[in-house]
Amino acid sequence: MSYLSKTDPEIADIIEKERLRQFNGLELIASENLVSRAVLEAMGSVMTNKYAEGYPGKRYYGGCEFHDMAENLARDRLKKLFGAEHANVQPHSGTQANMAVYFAFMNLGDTLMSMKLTQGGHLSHGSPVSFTGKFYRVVQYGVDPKTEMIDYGVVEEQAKKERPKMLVCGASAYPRTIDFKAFQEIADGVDAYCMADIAHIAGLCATGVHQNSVNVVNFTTTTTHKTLRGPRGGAIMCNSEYAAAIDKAIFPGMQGGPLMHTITAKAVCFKEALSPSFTEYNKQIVKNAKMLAETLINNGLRLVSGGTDNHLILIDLTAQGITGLEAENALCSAGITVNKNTIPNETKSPFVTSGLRVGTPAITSRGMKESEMRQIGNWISSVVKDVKNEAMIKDVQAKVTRMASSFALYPE
Ligand code: DSN
Repeated sequence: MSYLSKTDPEIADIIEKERLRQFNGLELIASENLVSRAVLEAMGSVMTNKYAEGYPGKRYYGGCEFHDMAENLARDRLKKLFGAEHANVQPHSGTQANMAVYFAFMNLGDTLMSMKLTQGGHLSHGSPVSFTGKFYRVVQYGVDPKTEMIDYGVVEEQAKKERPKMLVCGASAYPRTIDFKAFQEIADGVDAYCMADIAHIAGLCATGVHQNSVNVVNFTTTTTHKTLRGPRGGAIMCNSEYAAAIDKAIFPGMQGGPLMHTITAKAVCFKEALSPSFTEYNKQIVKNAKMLAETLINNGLRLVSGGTDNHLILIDLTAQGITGLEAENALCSAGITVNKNTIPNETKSPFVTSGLRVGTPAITSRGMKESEMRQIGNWISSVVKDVKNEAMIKDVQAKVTRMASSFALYPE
């Protein structure tokens, strides 16, 4: 920040404060991660200075030769990572990736079938407050009330009845594995397309820690900043037969100039993700989540579905008599960042909630392992069981800072 601190000390100071917040605290938001210095350098580079509307070799601006090289590398590396025939790395976000798939293969008013937001789905999967709920007829599936897991038989029955044009799978708050093959088979049975939004678990899918959706479902969308550990952005993968329609839907369909500094950083992220250490990292994310889950259960907390298969845990706070909002605030005071989250059969508003979503991607990036998870699980349990005990929370906060600041902020 040597230039910024001279030209704009106010902003430099804000950035430094945020760096210290990340360094001294425990980041347990399931959709967040910490990028490498190499990804940060690529994002903060001169690649931001250029318009490059179009695609490599077919741009609407001169001077794109190096941007073509960067975007080609990003596409090739992403294809290699997932074994995809085609990749589009231009979506500015996961929602825009989803939007492009819908616009390419659905007409306004067609039926979109997806998971309910309150039971783990995402806004862009059909929520009435998103464009999806306004442009399409939305029908939604949830989880089984007893197991709190997807019941594929129920989804199949519903698909047969509702005849969707697009069946969406993938979630933002579902702690269990998702059977992409089963979803594609259900879609095939009703002549629907199947789209998997793997944003949360992309790193796990790329490394074989979770079933890969690519070459299984028709379209895979993702963000690049969650378990993939890259810059904020989106991507789409599909077979060659859908490539032209997908590319057209992104540009000129819904985006103008691609964010070339971000695409360059995506290329760096995909190279990192192709390394053997990234597979070890993703295995450790799940080991850590399982240990955290076990510790929380041993402390008497109830987890939605009884545990986790992936990077996240949903805690049901009903028995503790507190809301997700109260727990989030108390944990935040202790230096543990989490988010309140609806749980299956939620009775409270999404601004209040009965649950808490906890994830291990960022703390695993810092190098923390099972022993730290036991400690963190005990701290979370103490705080949520006694949210008004300021002295205890202050004590936990001091311990959190001591532990967190002994681990590097940037992954190798
Ligand atoms: N993907 C969401 C999350 O899980 O936090 C944000 O849109």
